Amino acid sequence: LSKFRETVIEKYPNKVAKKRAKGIVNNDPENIPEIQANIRTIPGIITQRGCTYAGCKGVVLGPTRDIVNITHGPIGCGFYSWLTRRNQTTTTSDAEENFITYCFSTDMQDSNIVFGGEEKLKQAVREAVELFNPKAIGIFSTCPVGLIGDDVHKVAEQMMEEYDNKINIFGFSCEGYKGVSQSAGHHIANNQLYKHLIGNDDTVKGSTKYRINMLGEYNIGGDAFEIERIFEKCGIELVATFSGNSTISSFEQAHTADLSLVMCHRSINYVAEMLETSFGIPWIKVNLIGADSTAKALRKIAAYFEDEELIAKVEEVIAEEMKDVEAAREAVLPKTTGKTSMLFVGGSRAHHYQDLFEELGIRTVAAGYEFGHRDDYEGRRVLPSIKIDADSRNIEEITVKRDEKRYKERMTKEKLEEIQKQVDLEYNDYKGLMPQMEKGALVIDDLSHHEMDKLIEMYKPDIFCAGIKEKYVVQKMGVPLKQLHNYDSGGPYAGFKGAINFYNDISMMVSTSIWKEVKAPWEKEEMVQAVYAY
Ligand code: CFM
Ligand code: HCA
Repeated sequence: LSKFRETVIEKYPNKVAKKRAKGIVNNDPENIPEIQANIRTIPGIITQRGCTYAGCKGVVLGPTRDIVNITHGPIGCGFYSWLTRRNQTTTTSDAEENFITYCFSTDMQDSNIVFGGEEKLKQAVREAVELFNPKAIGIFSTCPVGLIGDDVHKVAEQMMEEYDNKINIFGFSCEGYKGVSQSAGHHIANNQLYKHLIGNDDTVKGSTKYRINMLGEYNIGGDAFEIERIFEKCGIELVATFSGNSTISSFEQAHTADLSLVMCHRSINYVAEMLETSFGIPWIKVNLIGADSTAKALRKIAAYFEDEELIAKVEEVIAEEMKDVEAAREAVLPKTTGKTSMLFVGGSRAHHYQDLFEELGIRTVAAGYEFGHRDDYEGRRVLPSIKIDADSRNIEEITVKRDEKRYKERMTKEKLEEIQKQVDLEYNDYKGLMPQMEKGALVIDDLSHHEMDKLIEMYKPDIFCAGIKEKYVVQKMGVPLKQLHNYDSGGPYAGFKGAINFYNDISMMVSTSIWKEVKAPWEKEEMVQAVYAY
């Protein structure tokens, strides 16, 4: 497979080739290689990455239904991030607010760029209050806001005063260019959630037993609904999800949970750490993508709470759910076994979905993240050796202290380690994507368009998983593409019922030969003839 690296970089100018070579590695699970990640994309190379604003407004705050999210900027930024991510939500009663279907923007014009947009922003806040009277308003900065120097934080404070502090209004310095990818936007969003919402309300809602937070689950295609169903069936009390199907008050009460589960490590691991430092809530890594992985996660939760009743309930639920899962898997295995896949998604999904493919007997021969960091590839053990560069320094790091009044030790470190010996909780740990991938598989960070073309040409996978920018190009090359961002129109894929959906969708995709039949008109006959005219 090192032939691949030589073949792709051959086309690049020397400087580019040197840089890209460090982001393309052959995996060895026994001896994890170092990969270059979280650095600037080379201009012109055609990346699949998005911007910091997308990570902040679209990804982290997008799925919360009762906050009015105002995009301060030109209309395109607000419009593009308007429901395109398929984050779903459902209210529990008619009295509850749901603003997700709206797109709020200040619709900046040339005159605002020249004379400043703060007045227009204030006016937008007033309009939002008049029409919707929301509990909270978020203000999101786009590129021009940083360039002209509008102060969204000052405006937020002034507007809070105007409404006698009855509405929680806060801003985000998430200008698109602020970081090298969406990842910076996650960090900016989460810091503000920490400062402005988490810990605001000590009310303990629901059961006092088995109280958990779910960190890094965004309810794409209804995944959170399936996860909520499973937890409810097991009697596990979900206090807050960051941020699939979430509400402002759930964030405010998150500190009343007794365990945090980290699903998407990339977008939120630091919040899990902050919750542990401030309030004493331990965190463990889980993956609810894949039926076996879901069962494993439930067993981890039960082991943590050390409660015979919960342990028995969890086993009962797993046994019951697995009947349908196994039947669905058996039915498709003859069609899927032995096929190959490639996964290139933003962060966690390029790892998490390998579990589902394994359940189908499909090998993942190449994978990578658009914007994962080295710890997402190599595991958290490399964290101390990651060098902080100027781009990372540009993003605010907040340090939190123990909340003396509300800190409560849920479990001693010794006890956690004792449980860890029996059940691999992945307490305070994430081992990354590389230990799971086979020896010799390709791991590529921030895949470029040229590299994607070559991957398909050279290895012809049976299925390629990526996003909308790749979809049609790959299909025209004769390979089916499954979008693992928005699931095309499918899903949910999480949990037990989600696994069944995935098995069926993927078995259909790898069984059809329709994409191989597709020939572009110019491949069949010469379409344009050029003649030199002197
Ligand atoms: Fe986490 Fe996500 Fe992902 Fe992500 Fe995203 Fe997404 Fe994604 Mo698209 S938070 S890193 S910034 S799992 S929007 S729900 S699908 S790139 S792999
Ligand atoms: C984003 C959102 C995105 C884009 C997906 C895609 C998503 O990064 O702004 O490129 O197809 O999941 O909707 O990641």
